Amino acid sequence: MVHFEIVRGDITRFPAEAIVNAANRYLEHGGGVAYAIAKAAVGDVREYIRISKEAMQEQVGKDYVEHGEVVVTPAMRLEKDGIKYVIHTVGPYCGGVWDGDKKEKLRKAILGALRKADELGVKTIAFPAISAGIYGCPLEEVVKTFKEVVEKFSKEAKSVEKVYLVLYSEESYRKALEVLNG
Ligand code: AR6
Repeated sequence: MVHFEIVRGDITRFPAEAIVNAANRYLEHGGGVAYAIAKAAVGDVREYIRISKEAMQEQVGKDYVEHGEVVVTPAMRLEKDGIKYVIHTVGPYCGGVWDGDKKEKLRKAILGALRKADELGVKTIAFPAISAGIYGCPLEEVVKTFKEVVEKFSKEAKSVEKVYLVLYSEESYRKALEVLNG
């Protein structure tokens, strides 16, 4: 059984073997958690974007990714906290609107990262609340979707044992806990 836990913190310093980035389809890490990861991993955000795009060409053979497709970059400076990989995945843009299509895209984004972590032989993986920031999806729905996808993934997981959903603010952390427990 895969253990799912909601924690409060900064994902760039969270000691999981893999952390996930809430990226856009071109891996242009311009803001939000993507910018924070780029800053923490390399310092120079443009250099991190270059590394990510090169990895995207090598791993998916395109200059963009679809929901469910993921790209892995090494953790670089994040290795000091035990992080080995950054898995870039792309959630849906909601702009406040939530429907079945958004949910399916988010499911794919989460599952793609979980499967990649399993393939990499990772035991612990930490996610930010994908799409719940700049992309404007309701946090409650994002948390519900995480819970469901991790449950489903539990049945196929080989190496992944723990999945953390890392919330940045106290308010979002409390809200997420309510969804999980309520
Ligand atoms: N640790 C954990 N969570 C964080 C951190 C952090 N250091 N920083 C922010 N968050 P967002 P999205 C939370 O906007 O909605 C970027 O420009 C944040 O509070 O980062 O998927 C990409 O390049 C929110 O709850 O991702 C894309 O263009 C959550 O992380 C676009 O934003 C996700 O917020 C993706 O938008």
